Amino acid sequence: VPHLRLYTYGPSPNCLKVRVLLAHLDLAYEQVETNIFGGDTLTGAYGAVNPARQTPVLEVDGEHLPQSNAILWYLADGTHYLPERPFERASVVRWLLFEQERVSEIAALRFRPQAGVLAPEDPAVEGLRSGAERALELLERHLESRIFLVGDVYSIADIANYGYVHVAPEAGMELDDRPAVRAWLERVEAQPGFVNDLVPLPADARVGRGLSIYG
Ligand SMILES: N[C@@H](CCC(=O)N[C@@H](CS)C(=O)NCC(=O)O)C(=O)O
Repeated sequence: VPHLRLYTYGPSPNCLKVRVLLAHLDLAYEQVETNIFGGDTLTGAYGAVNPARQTPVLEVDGEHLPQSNAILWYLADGTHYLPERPFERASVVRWLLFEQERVSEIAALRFRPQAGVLAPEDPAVEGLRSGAERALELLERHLESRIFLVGDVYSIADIANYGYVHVAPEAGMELDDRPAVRAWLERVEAQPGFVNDLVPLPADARVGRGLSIYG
């Protein structure tokens, strides 16, 4: 069994995605709590872990793998959290890319105005909001006739998208008129071994208040 170490930040849904899968798989791993507003990602040592200075990073016997969805793929391969059929594997990639391209607008909307990266009245906030609403609408349409994103089987496609979709209300996007998305979130949370240990964003998660790649 490889030795697993996860560089993780409690309030980050990107990190939560990996913690959820590790909990499902019941894998032993060492957590290195990495405070991205405490300067932990700005050290020389962290630059060797991930030159992009982001979390999460999975260390596998001394090798470093950044990017939450690459980590999900690595851990899920060979388990029932990643299907075997080529078409379904490709469909999982589709939803992992959708998450990074589209759902990440929810991430930006949750974080940037409150962190002072964007002023709340900045027109970019409206752009993010309409992008995030379109992503939620696409998910709603897809899930109207399905129980999970790919092949009606729970997979890392669901785990990846859960991360930021479940915090949409924190970004000011209520899910009241998205019944299929809400039912899917509940199905994800009901999976065996599911744990959501997301920590609320602390007050130092602000530009100028803490030390991070945002300044
Ligand atoms: N595409 C990357 C994004 C990673 C990312 O944005 N991580 C954030 C936390 S959610 C981070 O570490 N930011 C570093 C900083 O703010 O200094 C992934 O999915 O892992």
